[in-house]
Amino acid sequence: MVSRRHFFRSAGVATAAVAAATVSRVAMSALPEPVLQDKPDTMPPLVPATGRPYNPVVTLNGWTLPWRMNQGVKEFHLVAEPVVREMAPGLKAHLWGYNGQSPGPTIEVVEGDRVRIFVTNKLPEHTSVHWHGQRLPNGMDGVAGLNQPAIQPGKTFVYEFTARRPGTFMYHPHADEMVQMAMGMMGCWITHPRQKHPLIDEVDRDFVFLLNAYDIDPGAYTPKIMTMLEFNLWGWNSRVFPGIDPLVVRQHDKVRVRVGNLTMTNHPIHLHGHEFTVTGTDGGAVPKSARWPEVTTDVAVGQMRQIEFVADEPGDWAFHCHKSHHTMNAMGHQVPTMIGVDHQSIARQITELIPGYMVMGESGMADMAKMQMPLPENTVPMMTGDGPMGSVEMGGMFSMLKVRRDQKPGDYSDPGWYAHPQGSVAHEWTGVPPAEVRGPPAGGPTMPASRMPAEEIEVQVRKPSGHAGH
Ligand SMILES: [Cu+2]
Repeated sequence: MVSRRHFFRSAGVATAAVAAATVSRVAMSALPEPVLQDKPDTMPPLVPATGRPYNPVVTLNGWTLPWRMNQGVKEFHLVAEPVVREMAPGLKAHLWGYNGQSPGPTIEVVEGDRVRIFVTNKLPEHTSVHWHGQRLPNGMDGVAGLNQPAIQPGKTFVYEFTARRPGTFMYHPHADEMVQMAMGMMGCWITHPRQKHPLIDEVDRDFVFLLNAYDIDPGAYTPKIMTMLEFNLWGWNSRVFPGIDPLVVRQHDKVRVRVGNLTMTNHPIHLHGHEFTVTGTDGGAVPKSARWPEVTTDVAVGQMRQIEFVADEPGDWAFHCHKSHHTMNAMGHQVPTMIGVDHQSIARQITELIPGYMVMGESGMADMAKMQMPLPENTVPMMTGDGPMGSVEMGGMFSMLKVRRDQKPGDYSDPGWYAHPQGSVAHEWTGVPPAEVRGPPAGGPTMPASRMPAEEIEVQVRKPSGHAGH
């Protein structure tokens, strides 16, 4: 990580440039060299060496695209191409993205910057780039067929406009959208304010990531592009827990997190241990009088949410989507609920016919996290991620906010697990249990009468096996 940062500082933007096989070298010679990224790691913030200064963002499991200044214009070069993205150790996906990764690199500019973006298409079909949320000339909006002809394979198009509004934006194709977004074509765009802004606070750490949903069968590599509801991999920047890096901060840091949603459903993003304020959307900064505290903010489809808080509570705080099916990894959907069903005797009979037969979910699904069932190749377990005190039983859209007193400013490296102060961890109570007390009379001092069991009623509930949606 560090070496890359130093490299940029010393060598400018020139790094591993790969000329497109299908694009002539002569045609490419006037273009900025495309900078490619071959790692899915969280890269350190790209401190601007040219142009107006700003406090750069950190893209979770991602990076910022370097640029060159050309007579006062900031020039970027995006390459749309097939990529192999490691979604977690042991799980690779064949996606489409930009400059070697999916999602594409974050583009960071300053309010008022003149920006020129070259887009080279190395996909097997045409594409375009729409600059979601930007004020720009209509012909730069990137809707193929409406505002521009599509960019054919092997061709390079130029987009040019002034970044007029500070805020958090996204980019994605507006050509064969369903396929290209299901394949992972998207990226973030940050426009920093040009000067001190009344509604945009300066922060110590500024994180950004996109939400993703893929449908990749266990053992397969390519997303099923026709899926509308039944996705099985829920990711942040095309990583799934335990593949998502933690958000590492120093205690008392003011932290901003920007989250964008280009999936097909909403995601209530929930932070433990702190309250935050939604300070902005892709529509811009929220007026102070319209802000309120939250611990969960719903990020609907096609939206960005920008949250801010002071990280004053040390620890490893869960940070995740609150839809519980979105904190799981690939699984079949046809699993009936078996809680409370005693199938030991049946299992014994089946085992005589099918050695190795396994009963699942009789007392909940927590045992799935420990199960040593053989998995197909290129699959991560449905819930996994070992913590210091056992399995975290999570996958998908889950990470941690790691708040540390001694984390150095600008240090984003994982500090390991939190060392809880003595006596501050929930623990087993080992006293003698008191006798059970049946409900006291109405108005009694300890428990209301409504808690008294009226009659013995039992219901059997069975979840339908082919549920739709989440
Ligand atoms: Cu979700």
